[in-house]
Amino acid sequence: MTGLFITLEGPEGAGKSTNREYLAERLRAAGIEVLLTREPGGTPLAERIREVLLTPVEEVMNADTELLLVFAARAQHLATVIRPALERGAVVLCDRFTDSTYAYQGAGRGLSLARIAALEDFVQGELRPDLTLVFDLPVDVGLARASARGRLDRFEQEGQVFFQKVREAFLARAAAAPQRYVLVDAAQPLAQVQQSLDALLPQLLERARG
Ligand code: T5A
Repeated sequence: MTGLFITLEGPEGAGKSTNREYLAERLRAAGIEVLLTREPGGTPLAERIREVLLTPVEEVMNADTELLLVFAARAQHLATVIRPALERGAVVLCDRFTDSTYAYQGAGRGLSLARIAALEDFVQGELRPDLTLVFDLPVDVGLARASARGRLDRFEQEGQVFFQKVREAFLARAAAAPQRYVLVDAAQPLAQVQQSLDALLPQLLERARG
């Protein structure tokens, strides 16, 4: 694979989607091919799985069902979108990936991390993101941003304790592998967040150009 696989992670409302667009514009302006995508989703079939995962319904979704649906969507996304883009040398900017599974299904739902790791190996083989930007902010700030948009999805209906565990899981993963993760203070005003991304650009361009 010759491309560069960058994931954007963090709790609800951290600004991943907003900043994904910003980074894509910057990279494209420098002549780099960028594929913008997201999880769960990123293909028509995987977007249907996303609907199942995010739509609140009366029947409580079993945590294992949730985990398997996340990886089912990921398998489709990898096979039809991410791997082909990396093979042709593009930069893939993906809004959430397997770090979210460790944070939400692992820390949030309390599922076994070893089981998640086994599914990660099964679905991804050796593929891991080259770089992960973790947008970090206090839970209440993120939830306030997310809820300002209106109706809450199935995950956003969880309580503070769940999201605190999610936040801590992202921070712990970033601290454990500083060569792969960059922590971004997402509680700052957007202009300042984007300044921190600008500071990363030279490094990203160098890596994207191989
Ligand atoms: N999930 C996902 C799992 O459980 N397991 C998995 O393996 C995966 C892949 C997906 C859900 O699925 C779960 C996690 C999620 O709950 P999602 O919609 O992709 O849902 O994720 P959300 O985090 O819910 O997406 P949000 O849109 O809420 O958050 P973003 O993308 O981080 O934030 P963004 O850019 O949309 O910004 C939110 C609002 O804040 C403003 C923006 O303008 C926007 O209005 N904003 C700022 N305001 C002030 N200052 C700043 N610095 C700001 N940055 C953005």
